[in-house]
Amino acid sequence: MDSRTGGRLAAADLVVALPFALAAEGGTAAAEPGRDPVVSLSTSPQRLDLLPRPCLPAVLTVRFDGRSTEPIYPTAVVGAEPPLRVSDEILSTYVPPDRPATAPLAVVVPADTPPGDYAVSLRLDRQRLSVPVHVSAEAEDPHRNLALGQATTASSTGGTLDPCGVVDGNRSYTLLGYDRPATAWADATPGAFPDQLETRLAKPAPVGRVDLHTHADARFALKDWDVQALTDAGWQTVAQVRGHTAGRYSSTFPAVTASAVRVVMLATNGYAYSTVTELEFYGP
Ligand SMILES: [Ca+2]
Repeated sequence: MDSRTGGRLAAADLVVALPFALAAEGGTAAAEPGRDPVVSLSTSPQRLDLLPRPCLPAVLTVRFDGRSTEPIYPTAVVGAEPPLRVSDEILSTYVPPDRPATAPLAVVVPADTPPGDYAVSLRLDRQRLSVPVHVSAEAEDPHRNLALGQATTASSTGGTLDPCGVVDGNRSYTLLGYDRPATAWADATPGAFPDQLETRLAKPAPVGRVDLHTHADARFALKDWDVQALTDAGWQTVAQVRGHTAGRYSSTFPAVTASAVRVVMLATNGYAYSTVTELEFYGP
């Protein structure tokens, strides 16, 4: 590794605890007057407008601009106003002398977050940065996809996939992208069934239709599955799909008030893995 001489200089600054009277309104940090910080912090965007969709976190790009002729290793302390959560409580990075460094920070809004104004805070050396986060309520739309962005778990998940990929509003099968999440999910137990995906609704709501999008190519598509809804009476099987070949299948059934919906996958058309690109729930 490189010499950490510059890092020690920055670290020495970090341990100085001072009262902080200044807070920035926007995305650029306030610093103690009369002294330039070694690293200046900013974010992009400078504010966030979000909906309570825990599976669709927003990503802030945190930028560290060095003002030293030496490499610096700054560490920012991150906090979120409850019930918001952040992916990292500490952001450490290497800032070379000739260019800024950036680090991603995911901001999660839980489903039960009341609409209102919140903030994500970053602290580095003498700087305080407050990023305003406005949370709006979901629109009261009877045709809304109730699964969109809601908390989703799976019985197992292959590789770098994420169950949130089935509620991201993207019906395509894209597994690539090291800087962006996959838009689909597959399990991690080849040839073994059942596999399961479960999505918790933001609040109990009537559900009368579940659309499952599996791979558009039948060689990789799901064939048999059950749709179950969690009601006051427990889990109920509301639809059974058998012999599907590829792409979307829409299950309709007498509406039930559900707090969660799960799909129990029983067979594919020969592929070893269950594959789902999107799950959508609708009212009656
Ligand atoms: Ca998707």
